[in-house]
Amino acid sequence: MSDEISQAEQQFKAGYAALVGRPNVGKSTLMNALLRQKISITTPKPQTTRHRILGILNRNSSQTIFLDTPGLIDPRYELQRFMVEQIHQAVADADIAIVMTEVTDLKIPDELVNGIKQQGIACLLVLNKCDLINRNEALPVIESFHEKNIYDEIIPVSALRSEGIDELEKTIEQYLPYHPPYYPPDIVSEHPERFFVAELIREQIFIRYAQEVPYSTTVTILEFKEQEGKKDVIRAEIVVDRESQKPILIGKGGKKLKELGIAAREQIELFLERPVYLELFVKARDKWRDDENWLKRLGYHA
Ligand SMILES: Nc1nc2c(ncn2[C@@H]2O[C@H](COP(=O)(O)OP(=O)(O)OP(=O)(O)O)[C@@H](O)[C@H]2O)c(=O)[nH]1
Ligand SMILES: [Mg+2]
Repeated sequence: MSDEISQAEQQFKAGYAALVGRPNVGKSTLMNALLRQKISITTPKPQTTRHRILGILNRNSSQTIFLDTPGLIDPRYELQRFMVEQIHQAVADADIAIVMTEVTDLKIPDELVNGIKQQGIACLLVLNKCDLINRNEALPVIESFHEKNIYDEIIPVSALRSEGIDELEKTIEQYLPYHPPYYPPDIVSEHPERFFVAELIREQIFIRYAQEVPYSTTVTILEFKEQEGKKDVIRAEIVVDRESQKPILIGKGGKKLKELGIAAREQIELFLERPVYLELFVKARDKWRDDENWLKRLGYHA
């Protein structure tokens, strides 16, 4: 190996950056903006993300592995306890914590920030949704955080409009440790395709249904069959946590489920870049959200 190559290798930076904050602040939107592609589902409803979702940003001289996490809440049932655990695991794995808040609603979970500071890793604050205010309104907010002296950097962005993303990326790179890449340069995530397919169906449920339905629903893939020269066949089960929710999901004469299937299929085809045949089934699993065994069987395990 020539000296030149080994020097380039020595100067390579790689590390894990956990995106954390309250629900709905735009963590998943920001990860997608940083990766320049949609990896994590985003909806206007809080508590959309349930798992720690890994997205890899490859650059010539660095690799950042982002960990998108669920929003921090006080857990009330087993699924939410799993979600909170995902946040703590992401922070424990991280070299950099990116704490996110909305610039118009500065709620930051103190306990989370204290944990990050105790861990001694870099702690960046991202003020998101800056498109909702004037530029000069952001300055006093940034200034007040500087005075508190908690965060290593304070970065205003609009994840939705991809504004401030290049600056954020450069800042993150500065804080990455020197380390060889953890993943090969051509992969963006490590979850299997069927995980993303289930997430895209769940995203449409969050968008299309009100009140408790999205929160009491999960999606599992029963079959994912790739066929040479023919459309892939995907059969997915939508699990609700009581029988009475089935008719709400299905709608009169199956209309709502059919619309859901069409919308989800469009998103899945965009993601997979190939046509698919999608079949949806609805099943009630009594109180699955509070049942450790069901949670494990439905994919909510470490
Ligand atoms: N105006 C504006 N809206 C944004 C911005 N970033 C995200 N949003 C919106 O905020 C909502 C929540 O975005 P998500 O990315 O799902 O938020 P999250 O923090 O991942 O939410 P959870 O997974 O529920 O914790 C969506 O409707 C987004 O379109 C932004 O920069 N500006
Ligand atoms: Mg999210």
